[in-house]
Parts: sequence; C-alpha cells; structure tokens
Amino acid sequence: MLFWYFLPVLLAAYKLFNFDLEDTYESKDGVYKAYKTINGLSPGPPIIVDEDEWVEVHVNNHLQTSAAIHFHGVLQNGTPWADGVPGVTQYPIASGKSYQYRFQAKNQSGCLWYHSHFRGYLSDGLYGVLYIRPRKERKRPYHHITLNIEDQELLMQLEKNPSFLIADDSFKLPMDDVVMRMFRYGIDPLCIQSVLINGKGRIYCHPERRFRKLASKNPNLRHIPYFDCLGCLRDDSIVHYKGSTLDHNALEFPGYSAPCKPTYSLLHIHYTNNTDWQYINVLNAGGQYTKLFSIDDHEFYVVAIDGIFVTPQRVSSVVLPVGSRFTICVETRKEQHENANLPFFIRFTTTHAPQFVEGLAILQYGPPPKNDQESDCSLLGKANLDLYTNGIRYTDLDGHLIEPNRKAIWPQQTRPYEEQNKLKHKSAADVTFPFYLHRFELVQFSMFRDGSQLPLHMELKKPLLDSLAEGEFSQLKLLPAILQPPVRKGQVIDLILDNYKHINHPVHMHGHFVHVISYSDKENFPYKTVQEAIENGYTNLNLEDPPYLDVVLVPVGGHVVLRFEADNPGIWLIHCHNIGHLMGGMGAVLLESLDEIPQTARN
Ligand SMILES: *[C@@H]1O[C@H](CO)[C@@H](O)[C@H](O)[C@H]1NC(C)=O
Ligand SMILES: *[C@@H]1O[C@H](CO)[C@@H](O)[C@H](O)[C@H]1NC(C)=O
Ligand SMILES: [Cu+2]
Repeated sequence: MLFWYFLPVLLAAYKLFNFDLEDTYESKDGVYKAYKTINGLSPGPPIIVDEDEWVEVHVNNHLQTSAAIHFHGVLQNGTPWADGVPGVTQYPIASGKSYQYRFQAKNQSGCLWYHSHFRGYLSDGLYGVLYIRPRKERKRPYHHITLNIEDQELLMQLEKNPSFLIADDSFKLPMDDVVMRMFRYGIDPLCIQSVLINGKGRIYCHPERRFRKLASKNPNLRHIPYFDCLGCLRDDSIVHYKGSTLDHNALEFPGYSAPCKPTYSLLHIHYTNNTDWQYINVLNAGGQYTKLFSIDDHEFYVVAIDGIFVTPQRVSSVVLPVGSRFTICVETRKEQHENANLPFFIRFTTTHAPQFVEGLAILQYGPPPKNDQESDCSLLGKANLDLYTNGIRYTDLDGHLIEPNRKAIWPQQTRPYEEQNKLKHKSAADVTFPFYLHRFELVQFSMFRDGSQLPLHMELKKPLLDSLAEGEFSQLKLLPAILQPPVRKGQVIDLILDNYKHINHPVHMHGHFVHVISYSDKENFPYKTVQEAIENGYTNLNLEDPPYLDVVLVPVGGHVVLRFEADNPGIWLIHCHNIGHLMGGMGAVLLESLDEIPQTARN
C-alpha cells in the first residue's frame, strides 16, 4: 500500500486512537441482542483532544460486515477524504481490514461525536463522543451563569474533562433485520424497545390507561384507538396504508408489539462527587426519535449547542433532535434539594408519535461507592419507576412539560455567543438550492420534488472523491441527488428545505455548520429566494442573530432556510439523520470548490 501525504500532515504530531470494531451479543436493557462495539464498548471510548490538535483514528474492522466511521461536526477542512462516508469519501472498510483517519480539530471546539456511516450500523452501537477542548483564547459565557469567581473557575476546570449523557434508540432487532423488514414489508422502523443512556437501560411496560390519560391532555392523540404496552400507538390510517394485508402482530407494526416483559437491568448513574457544578454534554445518538431531556428537581443552564457556545439560558429541559448536542451546566448543591441523598431521575423522553417511551439514568449526590460493585440504588430495583420522583418532575411520558409555563428550548432557540459564529452575510446569497422533504412510497424518502434519492447501493460504489481525483467528472453528474452546479469558493449558499408532511426530519450537513435564517412550523417557504423574502418583509426571517448548528430539525409542514459560505473544498453529504429515512434515500450531495480539493491522502 502506498502512503502519500502532503507536507503539513507529515510534520504534524497526532493524538492516536486505536479502534477495534467487534460483534458482540449482550444484554444492555435486560434482553440479549447483537451489538457492534468499539474496543468492547458501546458507546465507544470518548475521543478527547485539544483544539487544533491533529487526530489519528486507526480503525481495525473485526466485524463480520464492512464499516466506516464519520466524525460528526468535524469540518474536515483540508482533509475531506477523512469524512468517513462510503461512496462519497471512501470505500467501506471491509471485514478484516484497517483504515486510518487523519484530521485536525482545526479552529473548532466542544461536543461533536463519531458514528458508523455505513448501512444502519450506527444503531447497532457504533457511536461515541468526540470532544474538543476549547482553546484558551475563546470567549466563554460562564460569567452569565454565575457571578461567583470560584464557580467560574470551577466551570473552566470541568470544561476540560466534561461528563457525557448519550441517549440511543434501541430497536428490537439488529439493524440489518430492521432494514430487511423495512424494505420487504414497507414498515418504517418505528417502535423501539428501550432508550439506552450511556449504553444502559430497561424495558418499561406501562398500562394502557397511563397513555390514555396523557392522550386526554394532548389533542393530537385523542383519536388514537389503542396504545400497546411499549407506548406504540396504533393508527388505523397507517395500518391500512394502501390496503396492505400484513401480519401486523408478527411484524410488530406500531400498536402491535408483543406482550411487554419489564426488565430490571442496571441504569447509568452520574455521581456528583460532591462538586458544586456538573458540566455535561447531552447527545441524542438515536436513529429514530427527537427527545426531551430533563433532570428531576434540577433546572440547568445551556452553554453550547452542537459544540458552539451560546448565550446561556436557564431551562427545565431541552429538546434534542437526532444528532444534536446540548452542553449544560447543572448546579449540584445538596442544600438546594429536600432529599439530596436519594437518587434523582435523568430523563430522555420521545416527543412525537408513534411511540411514547422514556429512558432513565440516575443523578446521585456524592462519590461512587468504594466496592466496585455498581450500586443500583436498591430503592429503584423493582419499584414502579413511573411513580418515583424526587423533588419536581418536569417532563412527562408523552415528551411534554408537566407544567407548560416552564421552559424547554430547541436548538433553534439558541444564539451563538462568540463573534466569529454570528452571521456575516446578510444580503442576497449567490446560490440557492430548493429541497422538498417527503415520502412518496411506504419507505421511499427524498429531499427533492422530483423524488431523486441517494440510492443505498451508492455506499458500495466508487467514492466520488476518487472519481474526481481520477478526472472522471462525468461520474459526478450521474446521480440526480448530486446538486448541480458545483459551488465555488467564497460563494454564499442558501438551502431552502420545505417539509411536505408526515414527520419531522433532522437534517445534518457535512463539512459546514449552518445558520438557520428562516424557520416556520406552519408553512413552506413562500418565496424562491431569501432576497425575495427580504423584499416582501417576510417575518420568519432572522438575519440578525440566527442559530448556528450542524443538525437542523425541519418541522412537519414547515421549512428552514440554511445559509453558509463555501469555505471548505470537498464533497459533502446533506441528509436526514433518521436512520430509516437515510436508508430510504433521503440525502443529497454538495460539490464544493472541486478544483481546490486537496490531493487525496490514500490509505
Ligand atoms: C466521579 O468520580 C468517579 C470515580 O473517580 C469518576 O469515574 C466520575 O467520572 C466522576 N464524576 C464526575 C461527574 O466527574
Ligand atoms: C476560525 O473560524 C472563524 C469562523 O468560524 C473565522 O472567523 C476565524 O478567522 C478562524 N480562525 C482561524 C485562526 O482560522
Ligand atoms: Cu427524516
């Protein structure tokens, strides 16, 4: 194999991470299932580096299948071939082979993550966090949280070694089976078995009357005739879609889950270690559901979204679309709670139909017990968890606030704090691409009005970057989901994403963070360009202080407009982060500054 690097790469010192990918069969929520692990772990080991440091991730694939690792939120400026997308930047890493990713954590910081970008294997456990410690010169927002200098210094300390709470949607079957069912029977992988937090969880069975009660408060649910014991609602308009005659019970269609058996496996416990503040990165790594996050009896401060510092807000909970990260600071002083010696629940709850399911972890004051047997807080052993609360519980099983006057924020409601992350280009864009997110068959998804898709088999095809390097430009015109024409360096790009209906789509952009300059959950964008909207005084525009994100939830029947500058030569995927939707074709490819893409470093 030929090793070829260009000069800066040669001179750099790398922080090395060795990843051994392996198949396992284990129980994480009380039921055995096949998982894929990294160094025996799922979530995999955290990658923690300093800003501007070079990183090398050496992946050894011992799985029975191919794999690839994408570093979500890493801009890969100067290293587009390290983006980890089969068919775009590399071939999948075959079973038994190794692959080196080399990139720089250049001029960016905070909580990012990594995950498989091949087939649905992300949701078999191939994911973990990637945290870049912010460099000294960055402006922090901590003095907006506390005026106490010691507390500010403590937060600066904790920022170096933060904690993580990572939620995952655990499907009942391994992803190859889930996807097989999806394409064979037209069943979108909808209902999950449990929400894992840091790889731990339980199966909770709730009586139907529990859901009935919630439905009575929630107008969207009143018409639902039945909830199964996993909280999956039976919606007859879906069941009889196109007059299909399926064995709904055998296929566990929503509303038909097999009788639920609760489990009592260990939950993740976050120990405060008697520190007055907790600095936590909260990630939704799931393949399916937007989640509401809260900690009983603890309001907290949001300080960053997707790794970007924001103007802090004090909230009771946050809403995490799939792929999003909130960084939060939680004050943990015993005297502020009535029963600080008892555990508090940490909750991730799905927010939308068709399933109401909650994952729980525990916040425990003090250090972990001395004996290394993890205490499971005997109190919580077989107790009816649904009824246990210590202090105020903010969120309910339907993913809504219990007291509506409390505050829950979306990523779209944050504002970047540092000057460099604010919007600079406020006038007309140079290029506008329109998108139309919709489903046109049971499991066929598209980002384009004409139904163009990113075909699944593309993952096995010659990577687009390779085609480009070999001068096969015609390859870059083959797929209708490749945006034409390529954008050029320095151009300002607008993406208008209209969502037709059905369901929300968390759209992720590779190679760029984006400003959300227009948003509505009520209507599609009524103009051809942002300029036209400005001229007509469109009130949903925000060119003053738009949020800056790498995943943007596009609401049902609504729209977002995303703006970025073409400052990162490469070939970048734009796609829905819901695994079923991505596998169903919901993606597009941006060609950016093709003549400036650096020579590919061959592996
Ligand atoms: C508390 O201490 C334990 C054991 O030293 C450590 O594993 C854990 O990460 C600490 N918790 C926090 C929030 O720092
Ligand atoms: C870092 O990126 C910002 C934009 O996000 C830019 O304004 C700034 O000049 C960059 N700094 C360096 C040192 O490259
Ligand atoms: Cu989607």
